[in-house]
Amino acid sequence: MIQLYQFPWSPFCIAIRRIIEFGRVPHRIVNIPNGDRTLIWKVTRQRYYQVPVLKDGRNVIFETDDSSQVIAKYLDDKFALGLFSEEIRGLQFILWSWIEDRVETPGFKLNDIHYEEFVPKSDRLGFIRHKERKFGRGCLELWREQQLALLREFTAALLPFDQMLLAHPFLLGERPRFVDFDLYGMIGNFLYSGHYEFPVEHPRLAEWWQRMHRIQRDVPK
Ligand SMILES: N[C@@H](CCC(=O)N[C@@H](CS)C(=O)NCC(=O)O)C(=O)O
Repeated sequence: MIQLYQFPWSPFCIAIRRIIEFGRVPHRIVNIPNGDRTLIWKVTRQRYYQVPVLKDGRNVIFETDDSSQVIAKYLDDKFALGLFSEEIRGLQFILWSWIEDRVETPGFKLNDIHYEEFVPKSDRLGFIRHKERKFGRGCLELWREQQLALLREFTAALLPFDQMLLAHPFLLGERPRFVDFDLYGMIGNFLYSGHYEFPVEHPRLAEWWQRMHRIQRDVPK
């Protein structure tokens, strides 16, 4: 059975989890502590320490760079999910680059400022240290002060996606593609703390969110 190593609020893990559920793929979730990557390090045979990581029998799958999408492509290929068709290849690349930057950056900061509510006490030192080493000392306090501006930034970054839904139910047409799941993951991370509502400025995207939340592919005949 496929195993997904993750932590539950990670935007990239939420995206992969939803793809797995969409594909009705039997799986097991393995939650790992944010601050202790020992298990990931072991499973990947000392090659990777981030999440998500997928284990499928003897295959261990993880990203090779920020834009590789190796895990999603593996699932797409193995379960014929139709998420990466040739006619949308370049377009999806441009879109996920935006999604994983312009949407993800304000989104994860807005969620992270509530970390005490979802990171267990034993893991908080590692969490703060990791954030401060990456984004500078006092970054979490700074993001708290910037909360309103970050909310505006997050909402503005979603506008083109709301517009993409003017003529069809998913971002690139009649069926969900990888970018739908990617955006779903980033928004899922933003909503994770429970402190934010879906931005009211984007009603079409709010409806899409509900669709993406429960969609499962048709059972192959
Ligand atoms: N491009 C990678 C990014 C993965 C990533 O940034 N994972 C974060 C969690 S959201 C992580 O493990 N960060 C911990 C670290 O870098 O030490 C992907 O799409 O999977």
